[in-house]
Amino acid sequence: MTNSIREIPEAEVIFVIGSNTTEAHPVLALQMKKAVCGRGAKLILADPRRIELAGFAHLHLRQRPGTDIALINTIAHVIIKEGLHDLAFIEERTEGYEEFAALVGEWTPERGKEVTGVPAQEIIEAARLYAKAGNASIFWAMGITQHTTGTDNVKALVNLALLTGHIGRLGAGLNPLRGQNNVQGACDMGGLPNVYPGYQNVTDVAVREKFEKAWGITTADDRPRPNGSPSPAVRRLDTQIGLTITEIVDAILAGEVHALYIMGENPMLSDPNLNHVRQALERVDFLVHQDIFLNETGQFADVVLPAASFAEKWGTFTNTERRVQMVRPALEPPGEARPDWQIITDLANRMGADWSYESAAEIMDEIAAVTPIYGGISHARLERLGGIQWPCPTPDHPGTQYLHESKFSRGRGLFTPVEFEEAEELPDSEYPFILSTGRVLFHWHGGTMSRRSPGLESLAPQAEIEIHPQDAQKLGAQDGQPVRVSSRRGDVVANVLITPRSPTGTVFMTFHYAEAAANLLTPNYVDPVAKIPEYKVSAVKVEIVEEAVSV
Ligand SMILES: Nc1nc2c(c(=O)[nH]1)N[C@H]1C(S)=C(S)[C@@H](COP(=O)(O)OP(=O)(O)OC[C@H]3O[C@@H](n4cnc5c(=O)[nH]c(N)nc54)[C@H](O)[C@@H]3O)O[C@H]1N2
Ligand SMILES: Nc1nc2c(c(=O)[nH]1)N[C@H]1C(S)=C(S)[C@@H](COP(=O)(O)OP(=O)(O)OC[C@H]3O[C@@H](n4cnc5c(=O)[nH]c(N)nc54)[C@H](O)[C@@H]3O)O[C@H]1N2
Ligand SMILES: [Mo]
Repeated sequence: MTNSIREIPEAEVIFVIGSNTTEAHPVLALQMKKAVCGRGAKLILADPRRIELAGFAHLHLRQRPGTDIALINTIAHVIIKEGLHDLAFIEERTEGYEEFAALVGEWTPERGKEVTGVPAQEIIEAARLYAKAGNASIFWAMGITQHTTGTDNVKALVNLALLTGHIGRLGAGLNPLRGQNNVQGACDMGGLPNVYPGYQNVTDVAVREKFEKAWGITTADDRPRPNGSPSPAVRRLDTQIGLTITEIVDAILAGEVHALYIMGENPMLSDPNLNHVRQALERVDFLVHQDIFLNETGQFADVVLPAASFAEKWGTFTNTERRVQMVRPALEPPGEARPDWQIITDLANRMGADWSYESAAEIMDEIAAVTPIYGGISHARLERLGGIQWPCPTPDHPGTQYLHESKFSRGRGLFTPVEFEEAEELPDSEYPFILSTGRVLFHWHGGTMSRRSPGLESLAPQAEIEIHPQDAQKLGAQDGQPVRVSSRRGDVVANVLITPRSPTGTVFMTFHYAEAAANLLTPNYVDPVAKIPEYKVSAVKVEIVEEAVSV
């Protein structure tokens, strides 16, 4: 997020697109409700489904799933046509405007309506509201990113903020709501195939040398030996970009990856096209599973390493507003479970490393030493301040509430013209419905944790498929009746939930239930840049089954 949660009530206009905020970020959503109900902020919602936030929205645009670029380009078209763009900001802070303006010049409201299904007048009104606001913030989540055009969807939103200058000020910015409680921290620590901690590129030779030095890796002599084999004494950090999850699955099946170490992840429910994932997990030669519970993926493991949960260890979480916060043990870990860092340290030492970390605080000091954005963060400071937002380069730096105030990381903000493209798999006569997948308030992903809670389980005990009343009538389906949902990749049985929340032609399922795993249906098409799967659009058919099938 460029901005902070406490700024939400400061925005005059809040534009939420592809985020079911009240169910997936309920505490943050309270700030949105406060802004709307208490301060009279205007909420623009763009979401195919009539989610709870629609009840708070001044305007609810219901685009056809997967058409966000068309919608956003059309909004930009209207802003320029009506002269509502911020010419001074564009001149001083950005580049690439001309090419962008030429592209969106073609996205008239009529064309936008044709592609997205949103009435032209609503698009025009959204453009006026957003552009005329003194300050406006955009919020998005997986409805924007989980598409084969996910990266371009985000760039389209960036264009909108640059066009209107709604960035770099209090209450004005671009806010991707991070999902997992520490996904921001995991990315910050280099839990990505292309960067070291702090987004320092693995392909950068100077960066490699910095980490080799910090980690005591020999760099003295890496000339090949006369017989061609490298000296065994010489190791170097790799400058090649690694693989993402879906690429690893494919690489196993191609015979290129032989061992897999999975820590705190359940790909056997959360990855797309589970039949494909199962083949890979069966094929891989060696699988380590480090988790607080034995989940569906753990069933395939050769070795299981029990980890301590968040409530049983010291450490930090970095939340969606870049705020690093401490956790402290409230319980003893059960049985043989230990903090993840201790398991990894022991494993490294068994493999010949010489690591001597005594505590999570000591690891934090190393993070600060090699990661400029975390440079001033330590457990002692976190204890004192309660939380610090990065960038925090030095121990006397207070942290950063919002980004890009006077300049962007790359200098000028770059407009990127993005062209609309349809999703990979659209409905047809055989598979007539769009399947959209996502979450409900009461469960967490594969349910490994939340389905162990009897209270949550009693609130949302079974897999349901949201179907519009008109579609249910055509199918002859009753509320609560089991139906078989099939795609080109697999099928599941779930109970019908008749509701106008999903538009006609679109059905919605969560991926919380192993016994009706939505990812048996989803395709493994990915965005070419981010490699995120297309979880929000695929084609399915729905058929009545006579009896409930228990799996
Ligand atoms: N209770 C609960 N909370 C969670 C989680 C959980 O499992 N359970 N998971 C966490 C994680 S890791 C994440 S990433 C977040 C995800 O948080 P969200 O992204 O908010 O959750 P989703 O349910 O995946 O779907 C988001 C919204 O996208 C809409 N949508 C679908 N297709 C499109 C489209 O083509 N365009 C647009 N604009 N919108 C579309 C859906 O209707 C839905 O309202 O939630 C986090 N919070
Ligand atoms: N169809 C569909 N699929 C999706 C999505 C979607 O919208 N639709 N969303 C995607 C998204 S955004 C996400 S983030 C993924 C989530 O997918 P996953 O991350 O695979 O799902 P979780 O169930 O959160 O799995 C987390 C695991 O971590 C374990 N765990 C918890 N705490 C600890 C700990 O401290 N240490 C260790 N070692 N383990 C721990 C839990 O027991 C659990 O087994 O799903 C993706 N899959
Ligand atoms: Mo996520």
